[in-house]
Amino acid sequence: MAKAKCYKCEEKCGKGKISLEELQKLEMAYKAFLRTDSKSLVKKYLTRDVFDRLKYKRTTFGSTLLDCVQSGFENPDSNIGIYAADPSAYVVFADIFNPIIQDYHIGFKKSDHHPATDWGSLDKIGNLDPKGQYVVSTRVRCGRSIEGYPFNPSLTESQYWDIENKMISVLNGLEGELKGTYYPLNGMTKETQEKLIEDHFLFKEGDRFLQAANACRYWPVGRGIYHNQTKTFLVWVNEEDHIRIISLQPGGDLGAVYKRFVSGVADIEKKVKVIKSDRLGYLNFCPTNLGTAIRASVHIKIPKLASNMTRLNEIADRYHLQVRGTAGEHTEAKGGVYDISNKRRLGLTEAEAIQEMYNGIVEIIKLEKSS
Ligand code: ADP
Ligand code: CIR
Repeated sequence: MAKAKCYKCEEKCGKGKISLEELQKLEMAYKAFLRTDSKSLVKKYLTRDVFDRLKYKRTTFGSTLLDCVQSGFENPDSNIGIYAADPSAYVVFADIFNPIIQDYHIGFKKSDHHPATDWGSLDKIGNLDPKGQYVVSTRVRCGRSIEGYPFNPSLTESQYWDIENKMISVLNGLEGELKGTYYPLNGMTKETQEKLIEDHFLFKEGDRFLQAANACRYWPVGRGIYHNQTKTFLVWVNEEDHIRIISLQPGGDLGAVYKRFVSGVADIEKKVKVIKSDRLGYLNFCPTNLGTAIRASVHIKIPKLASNMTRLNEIADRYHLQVRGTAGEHTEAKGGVYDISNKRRLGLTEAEAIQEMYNGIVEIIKLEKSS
């Protein structure tokens, strides 16, 4: 039987046209959101005109504009405020995603194309802090989504199990330094979970931005963490993205962290097909995680610069870096430890993203020394 066509929507999602009830809910939520003083990118770019153009649309998975923006609507303190409810949302709701992408990824225009993958020459990247005076630890991660599955808001409970089982078999095949064990969240003791979170290995639970985005349904079904014995190579399953691949170690040896990261990503991608778009590179749930989807960060102690956060943020902006708290986004710095990483992940190669972070951190350390 032919699928029903949405009202004013070209997509054949099978869920029928947007109902009056859905429209009213969306309209009320938008009006309430407009009354907030949110500084988020969704507030900046979701003008009445854009809203009116997008409010009738549905993606092939049946997602609506509200499925994408509800996290930002419910959390006016969001920085971005939008998630792609499924991969096709980046196309169907391009009128809101494109300006946000251009703003976050520093000038990536709607006519631009993300470059081909280029890891660069792995032996060229050095240690950010050879004397170990500033950098506590270094981490490189990326998000990846598995072909054939939507993102969190559209995943069924059995798809969460499917993705987890697929990843268990892929991860069990990793060898050498990457060899490790998968630990499902389902059944993990609270004590173990909390220790893993505190030590910065595991994702936190109850993120209100993800919860409002409908990204935590059936929790902890399908969620878990894989790590090697030394916890220098980790993979998160079914948190914000289908998978997050992470390389991490104490100190500032970005070269070693990046090399391990590249070999882990390559080994995983040999065994599982991930979602990639011609224009936007690797597709993930949050528009901040497109393109390379790489975030290379240090945990760093820079007490002099941190005594003036306005100046530190200005310096970070100059080098296209982003400052976060010790436990990640929307957290405070503990014990004077800041998380500083590359900001943009789209519109540049993997090698360029790492180089951008390297150059910026080296400059920040120089400025701290001379302050
Ligand atoms: P993500 O980096 O995966 O986007 P978060 O900002 O929430 O998400 O960070 C996830 C975890 O990784 C947090 O516990 C954070 O403290 C930890 N982390 C990030 N960078 C580093 C680093 N350089 N060293 C140690 N832990 C880190
Ligand atoms: C926000 O808009 O502030 C949150 N939704 C987080 C956005 C970026 N971070 C992320 O995806 N981890």
